[in-house]
Amino acid sequence: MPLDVVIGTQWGDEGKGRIVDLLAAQADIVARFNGGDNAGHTVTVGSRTFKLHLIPSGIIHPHTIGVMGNGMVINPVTFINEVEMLQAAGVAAGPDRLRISYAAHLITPAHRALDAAQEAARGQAQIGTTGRGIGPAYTGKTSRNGLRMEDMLDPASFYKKMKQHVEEINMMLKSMYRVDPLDENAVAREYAKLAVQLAPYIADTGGLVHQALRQGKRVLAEGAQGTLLDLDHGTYPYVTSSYATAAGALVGLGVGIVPVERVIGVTKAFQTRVGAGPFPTEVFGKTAERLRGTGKNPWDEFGTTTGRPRRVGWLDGVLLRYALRVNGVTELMVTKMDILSGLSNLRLCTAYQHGSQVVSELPMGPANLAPYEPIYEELAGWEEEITAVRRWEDLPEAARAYACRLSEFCGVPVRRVSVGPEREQVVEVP
Ligand code: 2SA
Ligand code: GDP
Ligand code: MG
Repeated sequence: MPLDVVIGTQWGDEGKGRIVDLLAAQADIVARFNGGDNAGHTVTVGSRTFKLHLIPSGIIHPHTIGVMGNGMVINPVTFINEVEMLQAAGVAAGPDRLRISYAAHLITPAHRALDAAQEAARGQAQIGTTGRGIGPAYTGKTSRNGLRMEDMLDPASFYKKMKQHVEEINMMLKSMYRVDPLDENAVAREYAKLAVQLAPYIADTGGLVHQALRQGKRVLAEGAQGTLLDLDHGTYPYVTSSYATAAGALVGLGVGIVPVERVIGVTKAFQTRVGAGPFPTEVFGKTAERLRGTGKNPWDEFGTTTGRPRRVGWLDGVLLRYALRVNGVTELMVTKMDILSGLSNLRLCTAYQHGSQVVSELPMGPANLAPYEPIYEELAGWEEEITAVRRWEDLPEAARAYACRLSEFCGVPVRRVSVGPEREQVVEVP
């Protein structure tokens, strides 16, 4: 009963989409379990690039079934747009191969308006959310006030629930944030129409996954965001509102622990973050421009969903080791090794300095990283372009040494490194 879980070990954008695309070749079901259309997962196949926000990246392989689990929050407008985008590109995305959990929660325009109002009210303390209504939708869920996908199956009561939901959030918008309210009738009407479009996709996905696992089929769970954005285990409060760690896959799909075979951690060869919050190994100036790129290449470090420039820095081994621990990662995939070509010296943060103390583990998790200064190990860089390399022995010695040092430092094997965004631009590590 094999369930493999793909997890981002940093602040998201590690290249999970492209790794899921690789692994989905062997999967029967590909399943998202957390977050919503705040995610942006990029898959490049030949000349085609797909940017997926809601639908699992593995759907691009025609043999797979896509599942959107109960741990997700679904914006129906984004969903329909994404289905249409896929269909236009020749990827079937009908209800026969794509199912949304009846227990997933809905994101509405009221959630988005509230997200924007709350961010504006935070002033200097902004989280830098994607503005997709994620926080308010999960708040509605945990306060037992949310709207679930199954509500869409009963049109009459759904219309009323939607209206009431918008009215409630309107009160907050007006009285707490002094923001113009939404037209509850217009929103309820729009969502009633969307309900008709989404109804055929709504299913008992937990049951579906369970049955597939019992039949010995392979299920691949695709994490969104990353460990350091996890609600409990991330850099709180600069986190998202869902469980981006491996345990989130079980809760967010409705399966037990036993089927889990591999927990695959994806890490970029350097560190990035989009949004506010602590980032000990952040760099600026020329090195930052080099790591981020200018935005000319599709893989440059700009938000897939919002286009925001990502903050960049050296790989933080302390945070990586922490991420491997909280997820129980069994193997690592290292992406974007090609971006390091041409940097004469590389740095890996192996510990933090805190006053006169050196710490290699976080005594209280990653929420308060402000007091720490990174301590770096210097590693040799390489000049060669590596985007055409496909065999481990053809990588420059320094690139192999970098991957090996990561394995050794983390105590988890690096199984593959990627050297470009395309499906084939991958090197197996022996
Ligand atoms: P939210 O919108 O409530 O989830 O924002 C809370 C924090 O989570 C961060 N976050 C992300 N960080 C990296 N990548 C994400 N997806 C997009 C991408 C982001 C984009 O693939 O590039 O396009 O800007 C993502 N989603 C949420 C967010 O920046 C906040 O720090
Ligand atoms: P995700 O959210 O973890 O799926 O990552 P994103 O798709 O947001 O960002 C990763 C970006 O890097 C995308 O543009 C990918 O196409 C690109 N990418 C992934 N792996 C590699 C790689 O090995 N080299 C290069 N140059 N780009 C890569
Ligand atoms: Mg992304």
